[in-house]
Amino acid sequence: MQNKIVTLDEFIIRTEKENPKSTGSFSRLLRDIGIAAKIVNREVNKAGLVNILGVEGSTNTTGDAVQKLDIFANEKFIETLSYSGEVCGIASEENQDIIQVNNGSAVNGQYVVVMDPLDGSSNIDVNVSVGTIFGIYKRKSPVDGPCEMEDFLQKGTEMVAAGYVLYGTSTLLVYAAGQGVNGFTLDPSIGEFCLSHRNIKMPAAGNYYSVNQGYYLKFDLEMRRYIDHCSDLNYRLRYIGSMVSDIHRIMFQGGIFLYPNTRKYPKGKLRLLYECYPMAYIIEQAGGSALTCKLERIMDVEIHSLHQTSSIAMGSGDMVRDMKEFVERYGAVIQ
Ligand code: AHM
Ligand code: MG
Repeated sequence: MQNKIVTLDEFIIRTEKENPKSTGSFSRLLRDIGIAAKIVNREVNKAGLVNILGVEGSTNTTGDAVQKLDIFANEKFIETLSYSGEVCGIASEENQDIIQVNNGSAVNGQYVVVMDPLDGSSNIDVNVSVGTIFGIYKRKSPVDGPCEMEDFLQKGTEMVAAGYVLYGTSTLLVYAAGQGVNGFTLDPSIGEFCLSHRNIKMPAAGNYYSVNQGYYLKFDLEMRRYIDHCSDLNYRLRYIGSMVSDIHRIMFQGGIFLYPNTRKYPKGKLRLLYECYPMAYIIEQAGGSALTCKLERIMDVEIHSLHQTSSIAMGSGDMVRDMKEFVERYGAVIQ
């Protein structure tokens, strides 16, 4: 007998029913994120066919080249979330400032969303996987008014949900909201995300490491020693340059992902709010861990500005612990 397909919408409704206090607002928000992901997926898939590729010519707030599909994804997510009525504000990697959603009932929206609408954008032109990353916070400012900066400058530990969408050989939406991590694969024939990976638990160890080895000489000594150790153990190096894809691999096969501080990015390159917190939230709920390369738990790092960056080392628990030992040992040597 064929297993019954559980769609994302159905899964969300079922989970909501298990929580008697639920108002349905959060469920509607997740459903809307699913809709935006489908729209972006459609465009990512046909990007090779239409003239939507190429560098737009502008740069984003941290100085990276912005490509057309980034802008499209950003607009679609903002549009969908703005009309949801559940979100009073959005912060995106592609926008300098917060977006206050002012239409209709949105001022009563309980949530703010932080997102990187299309991560790994250097991969778009060459048809390699990209992803969307999102995190959801409850607002701190009073309802009935516009959202404030304080709603966004909340630590990872305050996040109520996070997820990513991987536009790869198939399209997957993975999200966590405090009760484990679940993955849904888009079935293009019915246009629905269907539950495909229930209660994901990542392996405690693995033999993959993921780092831009080209920057090796720009890393601190302790990080270089740890990378040498990975190589000595014959770990397999895999680096797609799209964080979502690199993390997705180690979620299932075990491994460690590193984006250390470099001379060019002394505080790290990846954005705390849009990339590090949400991915750390998911990794932790899947049983892994996430630290800065200075060994602070990512979720506990204080946030002072929207586009703040951080170094990061995350993945299988045992491997992050090994990395920590190397940093403690060799970091102490050079002090
Ligand atoms: P983006 O948000 O501009 O796409 O940058 C983030 C991406 C990550 O997905 C990836 O891990 C990293 O940048 C790759 O950077 P680099 O090319 O320096 O290795
Ligand atoms: Mg990004």
